[in-house]
Amino acid sequence: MRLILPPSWSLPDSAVSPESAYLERRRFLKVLGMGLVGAAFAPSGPLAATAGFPSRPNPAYRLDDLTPTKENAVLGYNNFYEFSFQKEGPRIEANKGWKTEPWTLEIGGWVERPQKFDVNELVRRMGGIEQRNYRHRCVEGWSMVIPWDGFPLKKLVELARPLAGARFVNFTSFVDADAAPSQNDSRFPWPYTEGLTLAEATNELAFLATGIYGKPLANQNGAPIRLVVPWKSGFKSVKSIAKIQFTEDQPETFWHAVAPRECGFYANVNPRVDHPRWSQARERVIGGGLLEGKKATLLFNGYEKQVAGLYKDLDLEKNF
Ligand SMILES: Nc1nc2c(c(=O)[nH]1)N[C@H]1C(S)=C(S)[C@@H](COP(=O)(O)O)O[C@H]1N2
Ligand SMILES: [Mo]
Repeated sequence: MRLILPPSWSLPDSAVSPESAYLERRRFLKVLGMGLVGAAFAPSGPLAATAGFPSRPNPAYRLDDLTPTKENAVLGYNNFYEFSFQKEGPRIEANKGWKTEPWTLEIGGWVERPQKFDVNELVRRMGGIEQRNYRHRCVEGWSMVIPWDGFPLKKLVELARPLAGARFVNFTSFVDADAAPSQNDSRFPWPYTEGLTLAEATNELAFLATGIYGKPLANQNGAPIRLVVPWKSGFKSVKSIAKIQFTEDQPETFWHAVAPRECGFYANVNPRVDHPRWSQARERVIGGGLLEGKKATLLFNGYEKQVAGLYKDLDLEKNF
């Protein structure tokens, strides 16, 4: 198998963006420029997954230490390889006419009855949406705090009624090579896929987001519906989900297929288990302006209380 890595992965994020005054200024100018470009490519049609707003804030996920990152940073610093390998690319490329409403989500595999849902209809079936502030940690070594709007994945698992043999939940992103330029790059195993164990999928933290900052998800953040599993590296949180399938066996997943030594199936945030090419002990906090800096990375990204029980019999170093 050929091993290929997108440009941003060839160096640790900290090396790409050292915290020098020069780069800080460059970044500021870039953000200014993006504001204009963003306006030029603003979506003209209806926004994705508009059902359920305004969402209800969930007080359990409004902790004092979780002040959201500036909205402009979260909407303009993205990993969405279908559209671009650059952080500023998805905001432009995913808003050049890619349609995310209407959108059908298919549920199948080991379930009582395979079903298809319009995403807005699904939100209504779920009884609406709530807002949670979650930490977000990318394997590249940077982090944010993001206010998501959506519903617990557990609710969808209950609706799907998995059969007794189901042990994993697989997520498959969309295929649209006309809208998403990188999907013409055959070195990658499109579509983007990810997976969780059923126990992980029914943990209280696992979340399906249809919104961000109290508004429908921006295309570049994974409209109209995406996974958010905040105790794992960001690449597990698959964007723009088209299909959810329940299986007996552990699925192969996109980044694991591309770089098996770097991206494990579990991908739990762990400061003690380094990436083969860089340390995971610290992270660069995005969007802090002059205060932007490094902070210590926490085990399970600070969600040890909620998820440590899932892994009590697992060697976290072997199962990275
Ligand atoms: N379909 C799809 N989902 C994806 C990705 C991607 O390239 N394609 N990138 C992942 C990575 S590496 C990260 S860090 C997060 C980024 O989410 P954000 O841009 O909303 O912050 O999305 C994840 N989900
Ligand atoms: Mo990431």
